[in-house]
Amino acid sequence: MKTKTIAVVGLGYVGLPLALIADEKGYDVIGIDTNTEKINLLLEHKNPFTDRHVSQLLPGSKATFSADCSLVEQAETIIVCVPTPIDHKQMPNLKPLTDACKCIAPYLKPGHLVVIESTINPGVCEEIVVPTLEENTNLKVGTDLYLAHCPERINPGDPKWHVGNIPRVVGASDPIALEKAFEFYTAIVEAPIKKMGSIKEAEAVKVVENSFRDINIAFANELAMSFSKLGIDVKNVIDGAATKPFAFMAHYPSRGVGGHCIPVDPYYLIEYAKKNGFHHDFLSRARRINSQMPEFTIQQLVKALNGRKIAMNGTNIAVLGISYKPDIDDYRESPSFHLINHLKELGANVSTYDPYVPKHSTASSFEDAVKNAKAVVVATPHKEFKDLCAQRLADASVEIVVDGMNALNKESFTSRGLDYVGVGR
Ligand code: SAJ
Repeated sequence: MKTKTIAVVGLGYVGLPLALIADEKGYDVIGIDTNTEKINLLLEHKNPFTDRHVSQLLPGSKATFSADCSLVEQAETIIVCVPTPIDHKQMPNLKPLTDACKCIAPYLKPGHLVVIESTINPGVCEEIVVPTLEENTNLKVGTDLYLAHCPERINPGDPKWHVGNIPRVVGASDPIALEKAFEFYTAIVEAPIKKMGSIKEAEAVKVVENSFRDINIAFANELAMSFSKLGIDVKNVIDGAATKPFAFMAHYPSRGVGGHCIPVDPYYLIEYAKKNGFHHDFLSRARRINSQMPEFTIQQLVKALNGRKIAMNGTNIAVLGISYKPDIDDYRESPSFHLINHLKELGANVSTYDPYVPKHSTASSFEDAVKNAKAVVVATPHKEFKDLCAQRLADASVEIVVDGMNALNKESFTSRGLDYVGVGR
């Protein structure tokens, strides 16, 4: 029997689009989140963040929203979409996931399908989720309860790919759970759903795809550091290599790797493999390269300041862009914070401005941020900054611009007498 009621636990960048697409496909949807402020916004059909797809679906949604976990007992399928961050020592933090499992456990009944969408390393479902559910219910996974893992693939801010059209993989604890999960995702996603051979394989797919991205970015970052010594423009070289129609996938250097996926997921695999006797030297090295890019970027700025006999200490520096990537309001693990902290450690007076992140902006506008600044670091090139007119900086007596994602027009600055500092160009 096709499940008609689903509950989505965790209404962030992953859970809310999922709840709304299921609602659109005809399911009765109960959205659950512990953040009552978010629930109140959703009850008024207000979008708690800038996701365009959510803004399209929310007004017509019939989903109900609540902070009450007990409502899961009204659903046949419960999907858990809570964060799986790392702590300050880059160790996986599964507390949000285990807390969510404990929250729903008292209300689980025989026949319930629980799907974990959160990004987790192989082994988490069988070694953490199963015991947590079984210890907090008198139910057994695989006989009373069905468990599946369908790793999320949301790409925040992507104008093309969204929860309704991104292919997915699914793995489960047993054939019945696999079939149930496969049926659900096939009903709501207009793209292929691939059944994996085990729940571990499904867990591995996500950490592998994001580690793939991290190591490729690290390759671009190492090239940037090398080519900055060789006087070669790394962006032009990567663009050149990208003309090869096969066996090359362009990734680009930048001021660092942020977000809740790419700089986080590799650590889940690294730590789990370490516990099982294998050291991921390559993944670890890629993480080290990417983690040093904020410092490398600031080193290039110091060189440019020295070239103008300007001391960093006491100099006004503006940092534009706090989000971890352009045109979104998510600033988790953003390299901008590392840039800002490093500049302050070197004695600079730092002003910050991001129209998407007023909470971490010291200035109220672009002009307010750059006035009296000797240098401007465009850490995250929101469209507002990409259209940045070099003349506005020249008029504001700015002498150096740092292009944290190699997104600006170099000549438009150099032709006005400003020093342009790219990342490897
Ligand atoms: N970055 C680089 N160089 C690149 C690409 C990204 O330095 O060539 C930096 C960005 O500035 C950002 C960080 O890496 O700080 C992450 O960027 P991202 O484009 O990977 O954005 P995310 O974190 O939103 O990644 C998501 C991921 N999606 C899921 O995990 C479901 C990732 O798997 C996707 O590959 C990625 O979107 C995407 O392709 O855009």
